Amino acid sequence: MAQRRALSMLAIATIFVCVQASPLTLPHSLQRRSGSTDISLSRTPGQFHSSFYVAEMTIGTPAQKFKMYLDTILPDVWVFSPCDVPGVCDVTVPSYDPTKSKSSVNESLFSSTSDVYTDYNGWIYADTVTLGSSTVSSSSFLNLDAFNSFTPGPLTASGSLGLGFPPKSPTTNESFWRALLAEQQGASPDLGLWVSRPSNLSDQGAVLTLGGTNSTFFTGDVEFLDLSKANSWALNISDLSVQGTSLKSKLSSKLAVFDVASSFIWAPKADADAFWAAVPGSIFGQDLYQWPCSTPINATVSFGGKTWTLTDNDLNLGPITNGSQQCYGALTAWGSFALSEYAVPDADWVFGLPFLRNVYSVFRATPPAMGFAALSVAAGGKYTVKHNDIWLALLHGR
Ligand SMILES: *[C@@H]1O[C@H](CO)[C@@H](O)[C@H](O)[C@H]1NC(C)=O
Ligand SMILES: *[C@@H]1O[C@H](CO)[C@@H](O)[C@H](O)[C@H]1NC(C)=O
Ligand SMILES: *[C@@H]1O[C@H](CO)[C@@H](O)[C@H](O)[C@H]1NC(C)=O
Ligand SMILES: *[C@@H]1O[C@H](CO)[C@@H](O)[C@H](O)[C@H]1NC(C)=O
Ligand SMILES: *[C@@H]1O[C@H](CO)[C@@H](O)[C@H](O)[C@H]1NC(C)=O
Ligand SMILES: *[C@@H]1O[C@H](CO)[C@@H](O)[C@H](O)[C@H]1NC(C)=O
Ligand SMILES: CC(=O)N[C@H]1CO[C@H](CO)[C@@H](O)[C@@H]1O
Repeated sequence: MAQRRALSMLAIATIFVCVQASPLTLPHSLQRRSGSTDISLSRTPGQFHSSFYVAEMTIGTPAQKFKMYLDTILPDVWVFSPCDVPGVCDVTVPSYDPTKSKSSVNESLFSSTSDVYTDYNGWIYADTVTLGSSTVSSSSFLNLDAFNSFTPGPLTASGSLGLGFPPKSPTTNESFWRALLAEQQGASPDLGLWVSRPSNLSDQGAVLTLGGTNSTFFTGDVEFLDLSKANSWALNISDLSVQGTSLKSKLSSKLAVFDVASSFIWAPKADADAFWAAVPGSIFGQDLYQWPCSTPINATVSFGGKTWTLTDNDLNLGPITNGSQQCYGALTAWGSFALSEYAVPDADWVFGLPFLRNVYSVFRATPPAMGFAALSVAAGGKYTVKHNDIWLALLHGR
């Protein structure tokens, strides 16, 4: 059902931005030696402040090219199949055509028995799948029927690069991202992720590091924590504070997952109420919480011992109407918002982009763990007196 959210949110994303070519120019042998590879993703902004981070991938022989959005909840690579009822299921993005690939293998029909993909049908194929300079030669993925999954409106991606866990997956083979990590010889079992803050002057998208981290984007150590729930990028909140008051003892649930395809922080209603009750002048209205735009929000969260700031700008979805002094908050409650992204939540809390833009994130395959580190100045972190931060900022002309 997370699938349904992904498609409907894609359909309302209205602005199309081309994928930047990967800046990586090292020859193959050097990439292998360094052990990790950076993939640049561009942002496709949409309504309601939705943002998707899109990577270019190819499938098949010869290669068919797709823009695929990054998802840390769904486990699979999925891509639309060609429309078989023109005028009814036309999609505005390229679709995967197995008949045009010499290396495609039809593995099975796929029908929506899985609780993750309810309402969607299609096929499971295995084919050559490439991301950046890394290739998995026989990777299973979902080829979803555009007729069944069609939602009106322009789409901004052909499918998704899922970084979730295989047990939720209807494909039988090991998921693409795990196979990819296995192929990165000499690399660590980590995926590093930096998600920039969008700004109309310099939208830098995101950088996914396969097989390690990129120290350009963070400073200090990565705090790794064992996952709090099997087969989910889930951690327990150890503290959450707003305006200097800890909500730790008041939280109805502490289990949180991290979703790079969500523009919100979702919380149980009682916990969202407790959060906003601490912000002077806030009210709940028109599906979301709102508060006086000029009131600063000082919120912090921790999952282990380190404390991360939720920058109030990231929590601000903008004025409720043009020119209003009231702003919508990006921390909201399950069921309160008509365009709820999840039919069945994977955890009680979901930390989307309003949190992920404040940290450098590391997803570790084995043993499964998640880590966060403080952003470097160059990556949008706060000013610190560390010398190499200043050096990096100068290096990047900022
Ligand atoms: C793929 O194989 C299944 C049987 O496993 C078959 O029913 C289906 O029609 C095939 N799909 C295509 C597109 O040929
Ligand atoms: C950037 O956005 C701000 C606020 O939305 C606006 O005032 C400004 O004119 C924009 N600048 C450019 C160059 O578009
Ligand atoms: C880390 O990212 C920076 C900025 O994108 C890039 O210049 C550098 O080559 C990357 N480092 C590695 C080891 O990939
Ligand atoms: C913000 O909250 C933190 C933790 O609750 C507190 O230590 C800090 O002093 C507060 N900062 C401001 C500017 O209120
Ligand atoms: C995490 O939180 C959940 C739900 O609040 C709780 O059931 C579980 O025991 C916690 N796990 C750990 C490792 O603290
Ligand atoms: C708000 O302003 C934008 C552009 O400045 C405009 O496109 C939009 O229609 C306005 N909305 C309302 C409700 O006036
Ligand atoms: C690694 C792995 O499990 N590969 C399997 C992928 O799926 C095909 C078809 O079901 C199998 O033949 C492979 O062994």
